Amino acid sequence: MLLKDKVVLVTGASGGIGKAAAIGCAQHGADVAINYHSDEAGAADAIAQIEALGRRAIAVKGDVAEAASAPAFVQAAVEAFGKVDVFVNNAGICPFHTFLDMPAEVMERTMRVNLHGAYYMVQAAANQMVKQGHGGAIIAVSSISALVGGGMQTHYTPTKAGVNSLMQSTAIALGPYGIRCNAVLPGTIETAINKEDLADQKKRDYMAGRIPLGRLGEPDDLAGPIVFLASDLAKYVTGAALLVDGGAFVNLQ
Ligand code: NAD
Ligand code: RM4
Repeated sequence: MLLKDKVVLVTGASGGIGKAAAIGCAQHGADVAINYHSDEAGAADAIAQIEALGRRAIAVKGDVAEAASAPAFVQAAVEAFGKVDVFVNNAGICPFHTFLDMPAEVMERTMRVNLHGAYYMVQAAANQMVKQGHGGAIIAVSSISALVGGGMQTHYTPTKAGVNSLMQSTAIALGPYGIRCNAVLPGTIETAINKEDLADQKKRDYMAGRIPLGRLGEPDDLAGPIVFLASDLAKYVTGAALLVDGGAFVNLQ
């Protein structure tokens, strides 16, 4: 029970890593507000799983690329649960595409969802935490792609480096308020975001073969690291980036 009676907010939590993080936090005693974009059934299932754990949950629909969705999400959580202790910025997209003919709208949408969305959401959550006056924890789901490139991800990797950088800068800006800001950097985790990409058996085998722990990741692999960074176990950790990649990044030879 590392998060007993804490209120946790997670963006993009109707599936994948966000849903696993939301449920993981509830398993540790938190009430959870999730933001979701359009998957009503996924959001309802996340809520049901959290409630089955005896915790409270709400789902708030919103597009994180819209600046106004951020204060709306935070406000809804405060109305339901009275406060915000932990904010997990998770929502993201990665429409794999070649570089030379990248459509401007795909590039711009990726930036808006992954980076602008993170900025507005983190800012709204931080303002609420500052108002409350008892600190907090912010965790952003960045990526191994913050550290290495991807030929089909030229629009995506800069957003993930940006999210990592955002946590470094907000760690400084918010440290005086007792708000810790950290990033998790997942490797390759099997979710909807890469279903099509990993349907290519050759690529899948190549990716899995590069991972010292011998398998691709699952959404639940991120839950523990996120709960840890959210909890008082990490009370002196801020501005940090935690790779959760089965060892892929360090596997040079
Ligand atoms: P996913 O597609 O299952 O989850 C992404 C979630 O973000 C979905 O629930 C989706 O609805 C939501 N979302 C997308 N656009 C949104 C918007 N405009 N507003 C609100 N929500 C929106 O994939 P995932 O792998 O669970 O991705 C979660 C995060 O993890 C992303 O930020 C992604 O970049 C990051 N990540 C994933 C991997 C991986 O290998 N799966 C690796 C590194 C980082
Ligand atoms: C991650 C990483 C994974 C990819 C996802 C979409 O950051 O690059 O390999 O599958 O993004």
